[in-house]
Amino acid sequence: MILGASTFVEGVDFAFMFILGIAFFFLISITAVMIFFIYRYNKKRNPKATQVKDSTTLEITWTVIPLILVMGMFYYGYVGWIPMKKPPEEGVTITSHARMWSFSFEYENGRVSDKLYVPVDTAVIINLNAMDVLHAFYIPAFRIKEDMVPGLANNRTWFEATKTGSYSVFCAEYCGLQHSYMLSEVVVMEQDEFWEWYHDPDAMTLEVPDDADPAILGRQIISSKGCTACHSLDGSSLVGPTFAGRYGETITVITDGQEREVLYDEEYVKRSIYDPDYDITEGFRPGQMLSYEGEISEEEIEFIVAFLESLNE
Ligand code: HEC
Ligand SMILES: [Cu+2]
Repeated sequence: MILGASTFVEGVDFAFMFILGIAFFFLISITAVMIFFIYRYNKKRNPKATQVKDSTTLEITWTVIPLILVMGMFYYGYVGWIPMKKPPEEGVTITSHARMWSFSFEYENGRVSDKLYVPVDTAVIINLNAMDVLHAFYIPAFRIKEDMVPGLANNRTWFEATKTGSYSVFCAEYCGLQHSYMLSEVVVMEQDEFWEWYHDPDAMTLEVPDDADPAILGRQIISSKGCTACHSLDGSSLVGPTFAGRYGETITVITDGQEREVLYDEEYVKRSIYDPDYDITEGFRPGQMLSYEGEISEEEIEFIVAFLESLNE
């Protein structure tokens, strides 16, 4: 059977198998009858065609039986779907932020992670927050898929995982160029393990060993925040300008509709991250990149700068 790890699996899989079973039954029986008719009523065996006029019994039969079958499909689909629409009152609440093209998850105590960590056998309510365009929150192993609509109030979904382990989280709504890279993971942990992780204060701050190379830390931030979806490291232009070979250069930007030259330095990088639409890099469009204010600290920007600088070496 297909991998399943939530309380919705039974209902959804039953409806699916029910419909699939009926579909198979008819595929095979109709094909068999067709083959039989080709054999039995071909010109050689049955040279003179019989004219059949209407048959009320037959018409009632082929109306009533399919009606019962589709009502059955509707019933099992509905019964499987209802609990998904009724999040319980009690549970862990997590907000999922989606932006082009990454997910991040924010917990009630302020923790933020790029993977979704949840406790097993506990109701988890996910508030869905689309920051730019339509996305969809999809966890196949849990049988849930819900559109994430920018500005929609009370946009949420929920689940209760029944097995520990890691499962894929996908965006299931085509949301632009790098949509196919918009994926994450849900990690289901034992309850005590989860709460330990949740309250672990060390995990709240970026841990920096004394001898760590700031450029490597910068590289990690750039990947974990999803910057490389729009900024290449090899000189090619994606949605945004490349990161390669630009640090320290004088570049042309549009500020308030006015073209001007600026130095690509730490100040410029910081402004680009906190207020991306202030300067628009020549040849690129405003409104693509969203501000990371509150999401990337000034210290992290220093690491990003160290990384950008290292690309020139
Ligand atoms: C959705 C696509 C997208 C994402 C994600 C994104 N950016 Fe951008 N970025 C752009 C675009 C488009 C521009 C050019 C327009 C502008 O200046 O706002 C830009 C401009 C920049 C600039 C100025 C570059 C230059 O050459 O002038 C910097 C620095 C930058 N981004 C850093 C980042 C960092 C760091 C991240 C991740 C935390 C990030 N961006 C995430 C699209 C994106
Ligand atoms: Cu998406």
